[in-house]
Amino acid sequence: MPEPVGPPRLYYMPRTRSSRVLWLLEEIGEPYELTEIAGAERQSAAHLGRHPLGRVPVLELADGTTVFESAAICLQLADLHPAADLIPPLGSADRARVYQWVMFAVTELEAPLFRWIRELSEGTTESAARDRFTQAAVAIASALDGRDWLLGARFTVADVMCASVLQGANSREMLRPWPGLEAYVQRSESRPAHARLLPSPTGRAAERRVHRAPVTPGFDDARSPSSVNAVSTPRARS
Ligand SMILES: N[C@@H](CCC(=O)N[C@@H](CS)C(=O)NCC(=O)O)C(=O)O
Repeated sequence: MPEPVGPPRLYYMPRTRSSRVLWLLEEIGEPYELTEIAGAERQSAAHLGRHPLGRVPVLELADGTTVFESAAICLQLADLHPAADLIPPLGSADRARVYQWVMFAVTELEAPLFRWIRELSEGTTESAARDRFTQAAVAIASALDGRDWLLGARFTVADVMCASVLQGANSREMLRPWPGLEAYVQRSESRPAHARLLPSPTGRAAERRVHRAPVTPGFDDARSPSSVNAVSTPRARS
């Protein structure tokens, strides 16, 4: 397994799928750098070079490699930091379970949930997406019955992915039929690493309250927070 040779940089927007990667980075506890991508910046040539659709999150590794898709980023980060113990050994049955729940998070939970939320905002009452999300919620509630985390006592990257989707549902009170899922979300939000992401009394995410790195060229200083763990000098951008 290659060792990380320097801190990764996360290109992110607050209150988006970027937050699950930030949470994982806080679970890992190693240095990282942050660059907020705002507004028109998403469709800039520089950002389209990182993500062909101009979206976030994107992770840039120290060697310049970029990765998009939050699930792929989380799996890669977990692999790059074995000491954090967020992913079981390659080829093990538990590893297969992690893949299973990570894929489940994006395909069976997130996709219908987002469709259902959109339909609700449009006033749709009969919703195939709601039915599909319900089936998935029943399945994961059953898997969590009597367990703190999807692999039992062990918290993994699969929990970051599934809990982050369910947090979005819970904040809209959509998990009421599944008290076990509400409790799972509460457990996930009680983790110290997650608590570090919660909004501060001044209204911005926790990453705002900490040491700030020098400004990345081309970015507004106010939009370039750096984490608790961040190093002070951003790498040069091409
Ligand atoms: N499947 C992707 C979804 C990425 C995505 O849609 N990101 C949204 C924020 S949650 C975004 O960048 N939206 C801005 C845009 O589409 O311009 C992932 O999980 O990373």
